[in-house]
Amino acid sequence: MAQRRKILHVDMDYFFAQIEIRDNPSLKDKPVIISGPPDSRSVVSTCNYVAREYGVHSGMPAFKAHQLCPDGIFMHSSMSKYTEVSQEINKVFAKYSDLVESGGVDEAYIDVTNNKKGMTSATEVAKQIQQEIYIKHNLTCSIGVGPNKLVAKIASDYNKPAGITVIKPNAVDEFFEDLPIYKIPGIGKKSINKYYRFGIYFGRDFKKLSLQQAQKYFGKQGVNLYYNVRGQASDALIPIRVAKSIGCERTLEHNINGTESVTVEINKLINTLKKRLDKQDKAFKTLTIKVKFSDFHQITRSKTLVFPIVTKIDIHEAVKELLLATPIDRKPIRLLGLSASGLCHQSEALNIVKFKQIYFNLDDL
Ligand code: DCP
Ligand code: CA
Ligand code: CA
Repeated sequence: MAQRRKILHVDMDYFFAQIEIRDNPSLKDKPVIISGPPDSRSVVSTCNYVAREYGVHSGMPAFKAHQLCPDGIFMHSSMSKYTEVSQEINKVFAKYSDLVESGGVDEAYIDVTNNKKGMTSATEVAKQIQQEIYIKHNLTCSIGVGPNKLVAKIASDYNKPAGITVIKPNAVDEFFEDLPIYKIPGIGKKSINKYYRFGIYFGRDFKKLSLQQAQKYFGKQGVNLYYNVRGQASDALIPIRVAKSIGCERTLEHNINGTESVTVEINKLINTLKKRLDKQDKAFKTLTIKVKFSDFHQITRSKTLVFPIVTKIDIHEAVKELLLATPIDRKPIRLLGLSASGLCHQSEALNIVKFKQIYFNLDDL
């Protein structure tokens, strides 16, 4: 039998509002509502749990939120800030698995079956991820652990905020039996009434339908649900595209000649490359230099190292060696490029470098 998957669904708690409160802790115990002004036609994006006690929720008109919660702090959203946080959080996930599928700005599925830390307990991975996000970014999230995406997604909502809910494979049947149908993602306000009209309130009611009935009454959604309530979900993740190389190049203002001018330009490229690598938390093993001459003839030279490179000093060193093997003074040069491939995470690379020092006793040399 194929190996059972272990899927996490991580969902940030009151995401936009939590970020605003993190960045201005004096708001902590106040009802914080992210929306336009209450006298505008805007709607609430989200609010913290204090505001939720007044009945405020996402999608509610701002004026209504103000009626329910006159002392609410109404704040505009800062989308670029939230997207940046989202990218930072994705970096945490990437340390655990390459199989990460984004579910939106504040959530993701992570396949941790064969995770990068070699951990056997998915629950432990969930705990570590939750902790790491809290320590690094001072934000809480809730995590669902299950054998497929749907179960993990529903579970992440069970114990909010800062909760972890684990549904083991042998508990999936029971989980769906008792599951209120409105908890299933994709069943919105419109379709829910149709389910109710057929007397379907819980998973167990839906399970009584044959595949043909599920399809006839509820179309494609019904067919998906038919398999899902039986724990037979398609659970392959669609990973966030992982870059195979990171690079930069520059067409020079004037053609240049000679090692000295090339070194000046290459140093600028090294700075840009290092910034791009840092932004994605990457180290690399292969460095490629590209040279386009004034007659548009183009050459590339590559160098692959045994151990990954993390520091700028090491990049300079590798470039220096690469330049020695590149015929740069034959003709004037119009473009220079540098790219790094054979990428890995910087933490991974640092571990390997540590190993290198111990193994070869390089510190003693
Ligand atoms: N969002 C929005 N408009 C909506 C719903 C959500 O702009 N109608 C935004 C704001 C939320 C973010 O998306 O912070 C994530 O949405 P969630 O549904 O995950 O809700 P929250 O993270 O705010 O709260 P919860 O703690 O319930 O997950
Ligand atoms: Ca959320
Ligand atoms: Ca969400």
